[in-house]
Amino acid sequence: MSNPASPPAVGVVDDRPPLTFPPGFLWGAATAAYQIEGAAAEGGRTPSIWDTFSHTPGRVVEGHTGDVACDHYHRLGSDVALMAELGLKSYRFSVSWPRVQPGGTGPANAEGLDFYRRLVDELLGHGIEPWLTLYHWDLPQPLEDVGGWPARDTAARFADYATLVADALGDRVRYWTTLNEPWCSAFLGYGSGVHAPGRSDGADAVRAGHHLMLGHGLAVQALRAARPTAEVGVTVNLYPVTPASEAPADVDAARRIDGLANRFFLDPLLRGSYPADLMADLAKVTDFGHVRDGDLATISTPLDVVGVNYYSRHVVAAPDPDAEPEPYWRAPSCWPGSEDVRFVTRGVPVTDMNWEIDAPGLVETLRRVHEEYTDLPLYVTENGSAFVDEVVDGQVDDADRLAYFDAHLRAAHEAIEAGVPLRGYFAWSLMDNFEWAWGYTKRFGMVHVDYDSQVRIPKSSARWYAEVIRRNGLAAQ
Ligand code: IFM
Repeated sequence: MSNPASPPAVGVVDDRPPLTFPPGFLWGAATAAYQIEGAAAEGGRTPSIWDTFSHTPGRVVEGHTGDVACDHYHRLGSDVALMAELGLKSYRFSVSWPRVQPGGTGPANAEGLDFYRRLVDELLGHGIEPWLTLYHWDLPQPLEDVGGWPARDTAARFADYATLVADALGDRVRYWTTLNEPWCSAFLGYGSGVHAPGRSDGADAVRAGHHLMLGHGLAVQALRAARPTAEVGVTVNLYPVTPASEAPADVDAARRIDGLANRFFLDPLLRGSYPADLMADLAKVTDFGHVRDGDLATISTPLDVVGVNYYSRHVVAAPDPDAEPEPYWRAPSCWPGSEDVRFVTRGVPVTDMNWEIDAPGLVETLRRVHEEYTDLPLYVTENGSAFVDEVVDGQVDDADRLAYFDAHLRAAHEAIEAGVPLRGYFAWSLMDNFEWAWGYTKRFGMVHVDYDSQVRIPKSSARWYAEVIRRNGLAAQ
């Protein structure tokens, strides 16, 4: 089968036109603290849930940990120089909570904050806009020990941490994201347990999701109090959810998964309510007794921007009692109350994560957020693909990844033409890194990292992306 994301083969005429993005479109790349920094026990940093999880045998493929990762903590200068060489206009990174507030409570760790001050100053010095994410999954372990995100108090602790970072970096950073992908924190961390802290309880996952959003709302208020000019947003990972057929049972399965994957977050954050059908689906899991008066008003505190992470589509079918259970998604499940919905593969090309490549899904997703939820400026805060790369003569020709980016940028442009106020795009990821439960076995980077030598090699996709940024668009092929 031909890959719909691929440019035509050599010698085949490609009549795709050049595409130009709106002036000022923010071209960036993204990373996250635990995935690249390393220096896990340096500079006053204490363990997060991901340190504990990755050091627990059997949790991460091949026992990989983020102890060293890409050693970015010690290579900040050369890494930012590389970003500048690629022409990035913005860099999205996350702050490690246990690095700047060890233990998750109490005073700031000056050495930890200093690292981020140096990073931000280096970026600004190269004309690169820093885009700061406060929480990309590294909850300080002591906060997990007293309940983690299922505990309400964690939301208040998160707001305190937001104030502490805003006080230190608010004079230099304009764009602030509270949470990255709360679905993963809640439903992979506390539902299926394939992510840290590795707990498996549907009711806890739902509580965690609520308290993450409550923490987000409180943090937005804290950020605004500390820095009234900050541009504040949140990043959600969204999937179009398509029924495998038009049969009513399949359509209903899609409604349920859409509720858990997308509307669980979009509705409270942008409408101030939980969808009634989702609450009914979850009735056998929780009575929502953890939701207090005023929570939803806090959660829907107005934002300045919304970040969308897009990777793939879910295609689902009604439960089939005779079907083989799919181990990753089930037992325990990250879909509480809908554990028996089946995830169907269509036989279309997939990435090394086994995620279907579906660029039109990005158009659908961006249009939906804009048309059904908000007029706010949108940013694709992550989009990218893992493929197996090979270093040949010091080069990495990652044609599949390049094709993935190309197809998704065309989709992003189509969304803009359809009226979506899309203001920027961040490739995931700047460099290969620690891919959570997959350790270093999956490579998402535009820049190849040799984890023994820490040598970085920009892949073909990085060179191509640099040219996209230079042109502010895609050339005719
Ligand atoms: O690596 C992750 C990232 O941390 C969050 N979004 C998805 C990426 C690929 O799985």
